[in-house]
Amino acid sequence: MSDDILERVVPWPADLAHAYRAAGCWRGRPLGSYLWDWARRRPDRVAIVDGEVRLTYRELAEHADGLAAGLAASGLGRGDTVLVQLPNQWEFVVVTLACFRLGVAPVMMLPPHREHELASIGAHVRAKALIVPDTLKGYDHQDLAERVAATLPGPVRVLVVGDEVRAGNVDVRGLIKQSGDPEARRLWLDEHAPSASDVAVFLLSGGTTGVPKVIGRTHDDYEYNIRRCAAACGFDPDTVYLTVLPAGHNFPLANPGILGALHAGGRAVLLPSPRPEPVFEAIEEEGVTVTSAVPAVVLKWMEAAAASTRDLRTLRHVHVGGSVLAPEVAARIGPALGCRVQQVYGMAEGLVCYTAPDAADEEAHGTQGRPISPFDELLLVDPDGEPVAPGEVGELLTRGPYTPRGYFGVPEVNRQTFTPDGWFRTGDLVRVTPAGNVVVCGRVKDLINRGGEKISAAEVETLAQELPAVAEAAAVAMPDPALGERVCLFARLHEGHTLTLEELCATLTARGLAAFKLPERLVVLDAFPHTAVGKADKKVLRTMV
Ligand code: OOB
Repeated sequence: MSDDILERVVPWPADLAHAYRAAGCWRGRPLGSYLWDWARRRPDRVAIVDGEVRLTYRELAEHADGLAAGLAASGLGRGDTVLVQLPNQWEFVVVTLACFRLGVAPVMMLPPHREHELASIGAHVRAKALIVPDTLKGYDHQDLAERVAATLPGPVRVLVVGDEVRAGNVDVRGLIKQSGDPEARRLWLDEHAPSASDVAVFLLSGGTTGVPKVIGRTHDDYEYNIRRCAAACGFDPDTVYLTVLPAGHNFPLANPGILGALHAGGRAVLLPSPRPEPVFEAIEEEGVTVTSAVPAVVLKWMEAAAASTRDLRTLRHVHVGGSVLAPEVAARIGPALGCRVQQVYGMAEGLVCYTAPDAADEEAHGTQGRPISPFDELLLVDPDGEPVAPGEVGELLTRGPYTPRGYFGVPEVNRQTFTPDGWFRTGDLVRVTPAGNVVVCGRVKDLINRGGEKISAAEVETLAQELPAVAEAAAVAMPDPALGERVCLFARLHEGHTLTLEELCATLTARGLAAFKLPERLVVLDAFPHTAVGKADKKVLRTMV
């Protein structure tokens, strides 16, 4: 890894790194080295499905090696970083694996990102290239990438996936299909493999305000994350995982997601969006056994499932996470979709918790499960940083073998976000049940401060979502001259329903919500603004208040 990157990555303390290796968490193998293990074990099994394209494990490995060699020939190498902004298509997987092979770290941008995010993150990681589609949803990403590349210290290459590659840019499909001796290429890539302690991938933090922070995940830590998630979810060679969230997000990428399905010898099916009917069709046609989604997406599926004639019987589990899932909604998922729900509480920064695949309803509906590793450390603290009593709510601090010790290249932010002894402050308020399951109760940073009284937005949202009329809800602070802030609730309603502020407050009061937490304004929206991964976009909602 180049010195430049090394000095901006915060390593684990040497004694812990040693302990994680000794315990078998870190295997000392770069992620790209697994590719040919998978291919040798099941060369002719289908690994990736994207519409008409079905790639076997052998084809996947050959394509990734072809592209890795092509990237090397165009001047990229170990320690370089590239911004990857691709939708859910087979080339995304090939690009990711090619980067792993070569030791080039992809920075997982999301398709809705524009100049602001690409240019600032590109400058921050000193990107050497951008990999984009030609166009997507009518938007010219090639043009976007050219404009961003021009702002970065060059030379910065623009690599394009699509039919309309402009002169001066690199055709990714051309590189994938290049000729040459696959065996010689494989040996060359094996010989030039990165170190397992190098950064394999940069993920963006899930914060919904400001430009996202960047998290460097090493080959060692990410492989462990993938392996443990796959084990926690019972992934095996019969797993058919359906990808509907943007593939560059940690959740569908590696929890266990696409990489978990491949590591377990299963199959990943890619869809460009979570729209219900294509999702139901893919489940029926491909025999999908598991998928993952944020609550807002699952709600849409539940609304649509009743009217669908598709056979969803192969679907065994849906992983739901990313934002608060109300227990009442969780309880309705099984009956509506004919599968079990596994809740996931995870973050790009590391820590991942799952409810067990066969958990009793109480755990599956009312908790976000347990950490995937016995080496995950959880500490719940009060606002003074003191540990709270067992069962009490506190801010979750965490450390562990796949939770890095700092964001990339921002020592000032790291001093705020990580304690001197390496705990990551999640900003999430949680409690732990006597059985050891985490329950997310809100966010430290997502509080509405009404005249000094703190109101957890998540608490209000969870209750509001239980109303029969409400399909989706988000509480945000509304500036107030007297109190500082008051609660404004944005809601999308189920078709044919109406809701007034009086009705909402009467119900919330009947559910036992303290009067000071009641929304003082209700805004009903036909369409809800979402972040790239489908969470309510509070940044947009705040501007609407
Ligand atoms: C996932 O990752 P990020 O990085 O986009 O967001 C992390 C944050 C958490 O700190 C928490 O505030 C929230 O999203 N969150 C949840 C949750 N899962 C995540 N809040 C309530 N209930 C849950 N189940 O969102 C992510 C990454 C990997 C797997 C799953 C989700």
